[in-house]
Amino acid sequence: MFEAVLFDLDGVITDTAEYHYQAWKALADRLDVEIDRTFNEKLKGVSREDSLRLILEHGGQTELYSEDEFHAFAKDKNDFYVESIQAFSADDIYPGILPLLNDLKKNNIKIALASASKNGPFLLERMGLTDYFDAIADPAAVKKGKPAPDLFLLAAEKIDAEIENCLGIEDAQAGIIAIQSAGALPIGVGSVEDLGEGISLVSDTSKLSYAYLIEEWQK
Ligand code: B16
Ligand code: MG
Repeated sequence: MFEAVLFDLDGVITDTAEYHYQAWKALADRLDVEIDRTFNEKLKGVSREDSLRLILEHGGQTELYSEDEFHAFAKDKNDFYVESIQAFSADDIYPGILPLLNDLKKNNIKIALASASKNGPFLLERMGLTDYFDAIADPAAVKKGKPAPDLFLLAAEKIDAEIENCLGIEDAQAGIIAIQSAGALPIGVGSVEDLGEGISLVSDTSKLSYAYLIEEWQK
């Protein structure tokens, strides 16, 4: 049996993936770089700085800005994003997540957060979820972000779980690769087109349950 579940946040616990997109879109429009939802799939799970690099690269603007300007753009995006999540509450938790967290707790399965977002702890607090989590892996504490395995390895380490005995739940390509290369079992939230074949997939979080996780683990 698995001993822990490592949760991504944006796009798994709540709909912040959409707010990240809106914030990047506003910045990209300002910089005259065209991005759409298909391109946005590449940004999911990717750190703020790496996302900005990908956007500038996409617009052929890699060499255009100084380091100070780069950091100012990243700050602008985050200010826009933080503004849009101020009113988050328990009402914003995705369907199925609360019953799943309760069942995991009841069954003594450990729970950790492996989100690339520095705003993760704030969001958990706003949604009243902090106490469910035995640990939060700090994305600033790892050398390499997703798709590198580091954040998931850190999350497992913080709850004293063997990575081979963990499940990871993700909505992003980069996150699925990170879970696989860490050695945990990935559960994807999304479509085959976005996340690929050969992994356990649910189309949305209402289909996630403790029973479903057990079933996938035993396959
Ligand atoms: P921040 P996750 C990721 O969170 C988001 O998917 C990604 O879009 C964002 O750029 C990244 O966090 C960094 O977030 O700018 O708030 O530090 O999906 O790993 O929970
Ligand atoms: Mg995500």
